[in-house]
Amino acid sequence: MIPVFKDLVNAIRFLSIDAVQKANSGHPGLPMGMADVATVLFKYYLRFNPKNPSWINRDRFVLSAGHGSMLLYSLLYLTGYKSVSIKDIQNFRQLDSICAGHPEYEKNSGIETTTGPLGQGLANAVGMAVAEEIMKKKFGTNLINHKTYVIASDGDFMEGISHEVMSLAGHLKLKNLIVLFDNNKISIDGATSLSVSDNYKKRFESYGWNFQEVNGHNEKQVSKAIKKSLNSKKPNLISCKTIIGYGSPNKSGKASSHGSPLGEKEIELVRKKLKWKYEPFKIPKEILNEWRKIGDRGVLEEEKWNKIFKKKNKKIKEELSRIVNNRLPENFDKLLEKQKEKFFNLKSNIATRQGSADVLEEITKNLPELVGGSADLSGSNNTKTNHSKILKPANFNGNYIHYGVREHGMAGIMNGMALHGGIIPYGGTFLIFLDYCKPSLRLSALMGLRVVYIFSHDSIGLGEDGPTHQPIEHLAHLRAIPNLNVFRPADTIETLECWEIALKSSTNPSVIALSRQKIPFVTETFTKKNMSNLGGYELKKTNFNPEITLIASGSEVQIAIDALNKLKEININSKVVSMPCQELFDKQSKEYKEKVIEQNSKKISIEASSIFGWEKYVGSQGSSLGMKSFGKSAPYKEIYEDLNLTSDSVVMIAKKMLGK
Ligand SMILES: Cc1ncc(C[n+]2csc(CCOP(=O)(O)OP(=O)(O)O)c2C)c(N)n1
Repeated sequence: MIPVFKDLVNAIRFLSIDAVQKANSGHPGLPMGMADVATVLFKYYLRFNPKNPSWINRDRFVLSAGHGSMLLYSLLYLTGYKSVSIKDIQNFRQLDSICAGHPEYEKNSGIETTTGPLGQGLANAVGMAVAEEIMKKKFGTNLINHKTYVIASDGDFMEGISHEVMSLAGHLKLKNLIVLFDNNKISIDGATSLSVSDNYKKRFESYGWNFQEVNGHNEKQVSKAIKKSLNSKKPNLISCKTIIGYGSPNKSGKASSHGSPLGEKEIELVRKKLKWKYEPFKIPKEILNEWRKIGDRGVLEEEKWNKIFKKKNKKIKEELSRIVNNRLPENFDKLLEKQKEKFFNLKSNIATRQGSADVLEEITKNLPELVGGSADLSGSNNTKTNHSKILKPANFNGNYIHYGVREHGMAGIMNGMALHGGIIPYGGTFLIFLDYCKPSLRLSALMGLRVVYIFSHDSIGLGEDGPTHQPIEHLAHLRAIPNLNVFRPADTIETLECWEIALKSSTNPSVIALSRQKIPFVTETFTKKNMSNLGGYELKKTNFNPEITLIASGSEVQIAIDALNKLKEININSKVVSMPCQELFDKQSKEYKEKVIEQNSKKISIEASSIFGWEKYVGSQGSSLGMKSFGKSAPYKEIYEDLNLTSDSVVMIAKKMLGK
C-alpha cells in the first residue's frame, strides 16, 4: 500500500475520534475538520525537528483552539515526537497523561503553549512572531528566520483579545505570522450566525492583514494559500472553509460533533464513509512511516542550521546560547550590587514606580534580552528608559513596545515572547487594570513563564483618580494564584531587590506593585544580601521582646514605622516586619517565620488593600488594618485619614489589644 494524502489526513481523524471515544470526553469536531489543513502544513511547510523540539529556529505551531487538542497530539505522535506515544493518546484526558484535555505547555515536548481559553493562543503567536523579528534583527536572518503558524477557530475571533493582538500585529507588520482560520461557522450553541455577522475579510484587512479564503478540504488550495503567505509583507489570515466533524454522516456540520464523543455506532459509520478499515489506535506501518518521514525532514533542516551556527563568531554563539538558556550576563550581579550601594547612599524618598525606573535605567542598558512596554501608560508606569528603543512597523531593532490601550493583548503577547525564548518581557499598566489582563497573567503562572508585570498606582495612595482606579481586592486576588510572586516593595532598595528576584525567576512570573505617591526610604542598614528574597524580614524593633509585631508592605511600611515610634513613647515595645512578598515568606523555614513574626507578640498587619489573606500572619488574636470598602476620590493623604489607615489607628488597636 502506498499511502496517499487522504490516508495521512485520516490517521489524524481516527486517532482523534477514537481517543475522544475512549476517554468518553473531548472534542472530535475540530480535528476532523482541520485534519486536511494541518496535514498540508506539516507535510509541506512546517520546519520542525521532533528529535529536538526546542531547536530555536523551528517554526512555531500554536493550536489556539485548544479544545481540538487531539489534533495536536495526533500530529506529535505521527511525526515522531518522543513526548507523545500511542499509549499517551490512549490515555487522553487521564491523570498525568501529556495528552491533557487542553494542550498544556511542556518544555521540549512540541506543545508550544497552553491553550484552551479561546484567544490566548492567538496572542501568544503574536508574541512569538514579535520575538522572532527582534531576534532576527540581533542575530541575522541566517540564524533566526522562522514562521509562526496558528490554527484558530470561530471562538478565538469572537474573543476581545483577538481584536487587540491582531490589530497590533497588523500595525507592526508581522509578516511571518500565518493564521489558519477553521471557518466552520459552528460553535457550541449552534451556527455562529446566532451571534456574529462580521465581515471577516473587511475586519482582517482593516487591521492590515492579508486575507485569503480557501476550501479547507482541498489540499491544493490550502497549499497554494500558505505558499503565497510565505512572501507577504503583512500578517496573513487564511480562512479555511471547513466542515466540523468532517466524515461523520450524522454529526458533520453540526454543533453535536463539537464537544462530545461521536459514539461507537457513529464512529463505525465514519469508518465506512472514509474507508478506514483499521482498529482503533492502529495506524498501518506504511502510513506511520510516511508521517515519520515528514518528521525526519526536520533533522536535516536543523543539521543545516547547526552548520551555519558553528561558523558564526564566538561572541554571537555565546550570546545566543546565553539568552536561549535563560542565563543572565556574567557581570549582572555586580551591576546590581553597585546600584544598590548607590541607592542606599542616596536614600531617596521617591515613589517606588520611580525607584523601578531607576533600576530599569541600569538594567535596560545591560540586559539586551529585556523587552519592555506599557499599555499606553509608559510615563506613569515608568517603564520606558533612556535605553528603550521603540519597535516600529516592520522595524524590530528595539526593546520597547507601545502596546496601546491593550492590557490583555500585552499580557498574552508577553507570554508568547517568553515561550519563544531569548526574551525576558516586562510590561506595565495600573494595578487596577489587572482585571483587563488577568486571563493571560494566570496562564503565565500556569505555564511557569518569566514574565514581569509592572503594576503601578497600587492602592488608594494614587489619590484623586478615585475608586475606579484604586485597586482593593487585586493583591489578594494575585496572591491566590499559584506559582506567581507578588511583590510590593517599600523603598528603592526593596524595589531593586524585587526586580533582581523577578529577573532570576525563570520558572514563574512576577508582579511588582508600585506606588504612585512618594514614600520615604526605610532601609536601616546596608547589606549585599537580598532581604526581599526572604519574603518578609525584621526591619526595625524597639526591644528584644516586642509585645506587638507590625507587618506591612509597600507604602504602609512607613505607617508601621511611625506607629512603632509612637508606641515606644508610651512604653510599648514593638517591631516592624516589612513583607514585600508573601509567597517567598511562606517558603521560609518554620523557625525563621516564627522568629520574624514573634509568636509571643500580638500581631497587626497594615496594607492599603483588602485584608483578605492577612489572617494567616496575624492569627485569630490579631488585627488587620486595610480596605473593607472601595476607595475615594481625594488627595491621597486625606483618603488615608478618612479611612483610618494611619499610625494613630495602629496605636489605638495595639493599646486595645494589650488592654492598656
Ligand atoms: C475564553 C473561553 N470561553 C469559552 C470557552 C468554552 N468554549 C470552548 S470551545 C467554544 C466555542 C466553540 O466554537 P469554535 O471556536 O467555533 O470551535 P469549533 O466548534 O469549531 O470546534 C467555547 C465557547 C473557552 N474555551 N474559552
